[in-house]
Amino acid sequence: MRAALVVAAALLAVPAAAQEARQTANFSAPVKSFGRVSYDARSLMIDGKRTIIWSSEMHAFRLPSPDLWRDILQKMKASGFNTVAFYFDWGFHSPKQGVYDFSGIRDVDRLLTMAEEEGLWVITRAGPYVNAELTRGGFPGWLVNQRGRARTDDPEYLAASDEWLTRINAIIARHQINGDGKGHQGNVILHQIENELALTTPAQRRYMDHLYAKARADGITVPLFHNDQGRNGYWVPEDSKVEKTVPGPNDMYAFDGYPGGTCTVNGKPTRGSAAPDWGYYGPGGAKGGASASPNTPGFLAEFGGGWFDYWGSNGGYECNAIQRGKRFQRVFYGTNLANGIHIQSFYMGYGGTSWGWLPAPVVFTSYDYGAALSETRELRPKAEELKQLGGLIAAVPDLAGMVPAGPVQISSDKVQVYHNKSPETDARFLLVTHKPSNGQTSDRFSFTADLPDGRYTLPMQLDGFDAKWLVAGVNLGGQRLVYSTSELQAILKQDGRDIALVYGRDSEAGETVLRYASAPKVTVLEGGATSAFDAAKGDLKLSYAHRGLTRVRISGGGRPDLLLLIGDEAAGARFWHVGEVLVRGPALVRSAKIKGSSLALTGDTREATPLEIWAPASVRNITWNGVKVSAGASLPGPADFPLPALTDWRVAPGSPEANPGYDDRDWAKIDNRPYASITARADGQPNMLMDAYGFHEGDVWYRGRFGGTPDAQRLRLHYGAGGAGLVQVFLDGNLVGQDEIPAGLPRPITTGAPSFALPDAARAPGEHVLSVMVRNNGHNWDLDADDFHKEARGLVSASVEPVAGPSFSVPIAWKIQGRAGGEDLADPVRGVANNGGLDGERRGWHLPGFDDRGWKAGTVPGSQAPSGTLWYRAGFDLAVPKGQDATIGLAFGDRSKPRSPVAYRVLIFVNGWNMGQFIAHVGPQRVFPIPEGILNHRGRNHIALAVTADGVRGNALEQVKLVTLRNVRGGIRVRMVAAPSTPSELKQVD
Ligand code: IPT
Repeated sequence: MRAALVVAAALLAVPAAAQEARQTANFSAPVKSFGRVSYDARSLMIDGKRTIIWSSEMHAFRLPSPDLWRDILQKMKASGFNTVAFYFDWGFHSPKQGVYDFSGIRDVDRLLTMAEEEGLWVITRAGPYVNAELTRGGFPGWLVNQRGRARTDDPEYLAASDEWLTRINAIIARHQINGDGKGHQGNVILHQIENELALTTPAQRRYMDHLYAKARADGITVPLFHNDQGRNGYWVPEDSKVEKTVPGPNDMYAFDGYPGGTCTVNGKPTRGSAAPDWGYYGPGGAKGGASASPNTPGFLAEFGGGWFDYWGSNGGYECNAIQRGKRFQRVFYGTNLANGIHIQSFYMGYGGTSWGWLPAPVVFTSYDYGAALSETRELRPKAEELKQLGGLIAAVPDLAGMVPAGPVQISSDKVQVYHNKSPETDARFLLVTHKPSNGQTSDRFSFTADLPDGRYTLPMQLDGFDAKWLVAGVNLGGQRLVYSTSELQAILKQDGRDIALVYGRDSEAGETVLRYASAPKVTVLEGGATSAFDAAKGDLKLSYAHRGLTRVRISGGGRPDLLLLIGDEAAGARFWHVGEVLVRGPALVRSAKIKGSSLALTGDTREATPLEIWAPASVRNITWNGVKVSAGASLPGPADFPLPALTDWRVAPGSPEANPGYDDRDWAKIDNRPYASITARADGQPNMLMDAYGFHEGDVWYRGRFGGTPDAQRLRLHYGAGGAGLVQVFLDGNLVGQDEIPAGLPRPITTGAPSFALPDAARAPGEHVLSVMVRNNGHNWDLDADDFHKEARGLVSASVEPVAGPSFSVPIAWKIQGRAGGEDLADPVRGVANNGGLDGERRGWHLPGFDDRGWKAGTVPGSQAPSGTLWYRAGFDLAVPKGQDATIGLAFGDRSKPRSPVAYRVLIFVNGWNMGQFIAHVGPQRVFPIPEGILNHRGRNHIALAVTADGVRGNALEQVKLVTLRNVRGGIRVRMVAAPSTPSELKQVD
């Protein structure tokens, strides 16, 4: 009561910056139509209906178990999204120029069909360049051998990228909302050509023109756009005519943004900056985001849904999930919405795993990203908040295309209110947040606004960093919502009555005002609420505290009956609005299908859960995951299950190339083939780069012969190996030394130039063999369009020389070997990313069916490893209970620390799939989730570990354990991904 008085006394007219809209968007811009998709300056329209595009991103290539794509799509949909954005990775599909594969884990057509089946619109982003923390930013390995500058109109590059575009565009075209011309209509609504091309010379303009024309020639008819790296006004549509912008051929202008702070090294989120006004309320002009292109709607092709993490960090993903998590989403995504950004896609919605050799040097294996769906496919708490926000967007279609509505009066200068309206229905959206929006004070205040149903003063509370998304003056089913200080999550109509679900922060007071012709009857069914009817206005005001779940039935008053459910935030989060039904309880509801009198629900439980359902009266029978249940039943949770210990290890040495007698007869000779790298090398050197010989991924070996001489005193190397890359040098079978590229920087160092003192043996007469292994931890991306992806990998140069005296180097005859077949894959099923050139990989030691009976028994943890690579293999059985979905991972050493005290590296093969790399002393990743389908949850599995160390005592494999990272009852059916099991099933390529 006292608080309310204070608020009333302090009611001043405070002009908030947010209220002074600068409408630089051209609201009279004509509608442009591209078949079923059209837009004007305010929003996208689908079949003529204004629609907010609420999207998040996933990368199918980061989840090599296609059945699970559907799991992610269902979880995205259940989290309130109506759209999903997909990048496609050119390099993932093309091991060799002219060779493309769209089968199995690369079946893009199947992915797009699934998105259709799950009822999500799709934004396709097909490159040719995508960035995405992928090796080469998605360019294929073979492209680094091109001399023509990438991302220009160089004919050699255009011919290459057209190969890809012809194929991927054809698949996308079939799935467009505008139809494939053969009667099938898909869900693709928008298509991106190129990614963050921040160089804008004429060569890039001609390239962009080419990409636009190519997409159209390939039958893509939906609007085309490019995502600007920031609000730079690059590649805006020609008719924008805004000063200092760069016009391009695109239909729409989109940009990316990751504002709002970072995580500190101690894993604490910073809230150092406020949500930017990148539209209606911003400064406008060339840098005005939406207004850099005044005729097209505000469009964020990527907005921070997390962030990536790098080799040598302290492990940032959990922090990223909080930094860009609950509250951030309300404040930042809400500010975007208020600013007219009516197309927003969050990067990432599910990050997944950069398995095998997918990662760029800037990231390690896990691409969890701190996204709403974790790498283990868990819905993080922030997904539940997204569900509530997406619920509002779905409940109030008037939100699409809203424009600023004018200032409101606020009683506190610590608060601002963005006030928007629908020009068509006058419905209002009010975003209430701190001023600036990263303010973290606790405030009780009120604001007064002229709303469609009159002038009202709303008592409010903001506790810490937060925003409220309010609507007012809207028709909800048969009801008229004058305003509510609670947030709306769902509205549905059943048997002539309306059900509305609103929620608010735990224990906070709330009020909801509804309009009636005469006093309705109010019955509080559960919890506490009071009501008062103002006969003059026809306003029914309900007052309550958000505590658990309050249920109020309102009938009469000239409107259909209303069941008003008022939850605290946690209670609201337990609701799922799917189609015609509302379900309360489970951890996830995937689908709700009504057929006659039967309702079939599918979903997940994390524990025994009471089930409550609001369904049409016609529903008589209910099933949950196929089993008959009664309304009000309790659903069982998952059972625990044991995991086997990994005990039965076998070992074999894996660096035979180091032995002087090794037979390298079939290896390619290093020669003077054309050099396309941006890395400078000394004149007259041969071309030693691994890529020049068709070896783009993983490990490559060099062997060099020279005659012993007193001049052979040291070996100087120049090499490229990506983030935390490695080179090991052996002379006549003995390790001379190794060099590791230092990690620990977000923009890593990727090349090295070590020098090794050669032992006496090198100076003894006769032939000597240098064996050098380079582990390539990814090619650089090409973010700045400067051919950075063509930085050298493998050896650039190697010289054996005297320490002092005239510059002189001992002649060496070099040979090179890498992955079996090079660009001709021995295992096209697992594909480009799976293998490098370790001898064991070439022999299929990583495969589940490899016969290791001839190997020695080994023990893990080990204490002494030889220098070089040592292979470990173990088999085990899993028996995850039927009807349960779990994520099982492999954990190395002490999980409480980001790094081990001992130094070694492991390539992790699970049933033949390279599921990532563990670098013990670099970190931070120690736990590697393995998706079902790669892992057999109900049967036999094999793992193979290629452990590379320097031979120093203690630098050996630590404890390896299976761990359950997530376990629910539910899930979807996942089949094993069929792939070669024994070496004889590999293609004979060498
Ligand atoms: C932007 C890229 O478009 C995207 O591919 C990805 O790399 C993302 O960032 C970061 O994860 S690049 C932009 C932030 C400069």
